[in-house]
Amino acid sequence: MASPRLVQRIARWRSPLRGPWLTSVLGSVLLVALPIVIITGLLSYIAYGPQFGQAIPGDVGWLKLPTFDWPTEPAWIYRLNQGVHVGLGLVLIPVVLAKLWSVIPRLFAWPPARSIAQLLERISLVMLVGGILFEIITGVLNIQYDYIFGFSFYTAHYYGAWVFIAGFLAHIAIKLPRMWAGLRSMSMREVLRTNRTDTLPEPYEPDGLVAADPTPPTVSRRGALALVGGGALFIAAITAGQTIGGVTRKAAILLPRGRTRGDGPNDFQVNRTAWAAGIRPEATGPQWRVTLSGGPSAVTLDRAALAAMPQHTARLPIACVEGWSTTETWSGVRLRDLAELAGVSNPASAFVRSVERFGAFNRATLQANQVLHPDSLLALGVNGADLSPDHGYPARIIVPGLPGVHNTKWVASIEFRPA
Ligand SMILES: Nc1nc2c(c(=O)[nH]1)N[C@H]1C(S)=C(S)[C@@H](COP(=O)(O)O)O[C@H]1N2
Ligand SMILES: [Mo]
Repeated sequence: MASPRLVQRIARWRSPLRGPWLTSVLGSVLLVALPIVIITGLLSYIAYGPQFGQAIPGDVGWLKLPTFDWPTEPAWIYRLNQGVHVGLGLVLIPVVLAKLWSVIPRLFAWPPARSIAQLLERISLVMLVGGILFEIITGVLNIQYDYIFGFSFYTAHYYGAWVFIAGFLAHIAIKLPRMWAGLRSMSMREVLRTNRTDTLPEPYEPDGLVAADPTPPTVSRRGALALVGGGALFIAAITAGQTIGGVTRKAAILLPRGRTRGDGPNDFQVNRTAWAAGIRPEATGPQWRVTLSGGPSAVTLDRAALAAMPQHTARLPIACVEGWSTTETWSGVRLRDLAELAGVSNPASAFVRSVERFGAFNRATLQANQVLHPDSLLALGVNGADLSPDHGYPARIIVPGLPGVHNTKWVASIEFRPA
């Protein structure tokens, strides 16, 4: 183990930029932005439907969130929520790293605590720093589909979030006055006008952030802020396209979901191909039927019977928890018409199953408002063509505002549960 003396010798943290002002500026950005990432993250958990036991992790004990029926309007609500959660989370990475760099002498302060109060503060710091790094690493690995860890991403990211939230709240309570004083210690306007040679260290205080023997500046404070801001903008530029679409899609090089797509009208991201999901062609060929149950007797329809029912068209997004989204024009039979046909005109929920045999994405429970919305469909086509096998042929669910994962492909049955 590195002794503190050794740590000191390797890195003496002599940058003249380090000080309460810089730390406070970076901290104030995170103070505003991180609560947005936290809230959209928790909302995403609620959108998954914990009331049906289908949010992951399912049993969270006393960390249970209040649940409510996730809205179906506006249709892009989950797209916005997840775009912001993943997008803002990625964009803040350079700011978080800069903030950690700015306080690094304090992270290695020795002895670790001189009093009980200081010990508690340092425990909250471990939760804060460890928590945010853990959330960043698990989040980024998840959207890049690298499930290298031996535990569930969802479970880890959920509990990691609570560790981070606790550390974050404690940190705000402890540091807010100091952040305020730090912000007021220099004028941002002055700093933005100061070049490298005129950049001076902040006033030295023992046990503070400012180096006792700072080196001459190699970059101005405005240069350092521009570097962090530029890093954030660069990440924004290479990720925003995954949900904004259009020409920006080409710039979305962090977007793994662009790799498998369809042809013609079905040319948009495929989450999991029919082949990867183990869908046998026989299961979705002429033999395919959909079973509607929950009423007095089950109703079984083939694709021709579905196509003979009144068709409805709606422009709706698929918005994945991973942040990417795409809006397409879907057509098919309204779910509420199918509920009616099944003999359940007032369903409390609907349980959808796929012909897909394995995996966690082969079923979903829909809330009443999601079944009854006039744009909620068992879709047969997209953009004027039949669904492709990869997009869920013969029929898939598409519901406004629904997390992408619950838009079940290759539907085999729907059980309408009466109120
Ligand atoms: N049966 C089944 N349905 C599924 C999935 C799946 O793996 N199997 N993936 C889900 C996920 S996570 C998303 S984001 C959407 C993506 O739809 P798409 O592949 O048509 O773009 O389908 C959902 N429906
Ligand atoms: Mo997804």
